[in-house]
Amino acid sequence: MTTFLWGGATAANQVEGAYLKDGRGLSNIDLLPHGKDRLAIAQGHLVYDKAEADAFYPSHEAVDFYHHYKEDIALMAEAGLNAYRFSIAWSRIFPTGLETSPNEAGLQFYERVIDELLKNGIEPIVTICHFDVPKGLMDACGSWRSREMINHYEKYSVTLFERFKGKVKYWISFNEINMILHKPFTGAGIAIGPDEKRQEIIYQAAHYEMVASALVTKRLREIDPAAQLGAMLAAGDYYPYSANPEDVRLAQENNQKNFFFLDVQGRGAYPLWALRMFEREGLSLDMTASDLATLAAYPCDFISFSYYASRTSKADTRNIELNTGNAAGGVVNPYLDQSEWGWMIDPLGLRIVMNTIWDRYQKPLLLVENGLGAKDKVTTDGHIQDDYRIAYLEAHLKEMDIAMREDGIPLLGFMMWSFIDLVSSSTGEMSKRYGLVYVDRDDTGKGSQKRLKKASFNWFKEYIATK
Ligand code: BGP
Repeated sequence: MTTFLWGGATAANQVEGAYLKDGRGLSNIDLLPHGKDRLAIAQGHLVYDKAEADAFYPSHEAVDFYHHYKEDIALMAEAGLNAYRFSIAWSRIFPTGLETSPNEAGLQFYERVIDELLKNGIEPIVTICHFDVPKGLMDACGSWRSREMINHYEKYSVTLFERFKGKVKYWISFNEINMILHKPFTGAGIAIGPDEKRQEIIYQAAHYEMVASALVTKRLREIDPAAQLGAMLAAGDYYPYSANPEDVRLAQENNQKNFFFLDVQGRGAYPLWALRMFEREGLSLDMTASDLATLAAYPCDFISFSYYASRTSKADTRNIELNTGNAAGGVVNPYLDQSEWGWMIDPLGLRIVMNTIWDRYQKPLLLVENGLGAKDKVTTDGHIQDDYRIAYLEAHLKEMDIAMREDGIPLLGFMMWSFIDLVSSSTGEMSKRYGLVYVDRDDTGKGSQKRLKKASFNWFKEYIATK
């Protein structure tokens, strides 16, 4: 029997800082400002301002995991974690993406991290691409708009597989691949002009990403047959707001669009509704017979997913509160509470989505993100009593447990988001905190970077120990 993986998750750009250190190049995500224009730029509606790359963004320094990794891994070990999901910054390995040989200093940093984890009995789970693309590739070929990206991504992935062979057993090709539908700049480094065919650009980029993912699955099997590669989805079922067939149909369509990525990556073929939609909407996509053969031959080994919230679909939204907090849209579900940022809190939705994914694909699941963003308060004696986070985790873990024990769903592990406070992806700021560990750092870049254990740290440690 394999050991259940209990871990925490992070992403390079949200924890590491040191964004230009040791030869690291700029990436799309370094150019994403916090504040008022962030959403429009993330959605690809506003083109990023190159000059802005010199401004202060919290992510440029983040919580400086780059220099604190030993201390942070020691805290993981203290919490009893046996897994840690993190991402590699593409532009640390290939600063512009175009180099023919990798940046050794970048590889060495991740080697130190991986060795430190293994020394502490912690399994590294590596995301190859967590919302980052070297800026050099955006400039050279328009990022995932171009087929050339498949080769760049393959070169990058193979470099990682060869270097970390035998040390990393779980690889994830693209974080929340479906976010490209909602935030193409964040997800894939693509800004889309108002006169361009948005859907065509997005589905084309998604196609290239999925072919790249299948191709590197093939390469991983050749290089390190014991390792596995997973697809990764921002999951959460769309519920119909009512039994009105219009709402049911809309929810069905939204679910089809969301699971589209797992259909292709898990089953190895495009769903029929999508092919019909491309035709109907006049999307002309560069999709070769050899691409389709690659997708069919190399489906993902496991399915990883994040789960924060379910979504709710209503056809007629007049006089109905929209769920603006959620990137995936929809309306507010009157049966659920919301986080401070308008994310629906739905623990039972975790059991529901685990069943949905298992029923559709029958592949092992790995829950790689679940947690609560909140504004934590530190008392004068350095205590953080985050009972709301404990309540959130407890309720979700209970449903996860039922899905495993009663429904029999094979889940490889649970990675909470996040082990440590980090920069939020949607706000670009520190004040939306997720960690079991607090970091003294604010939105303006002030703070000592000191680490403090929150009440949730001790609770989680205790929870794991009893399981
Ligand atoms: C997911 C991302 C993470 C992370 C998390 C929380 O979408 O994969 O990178 O940030 O959501 O979101 P946020 O930071 O916006 O609250």
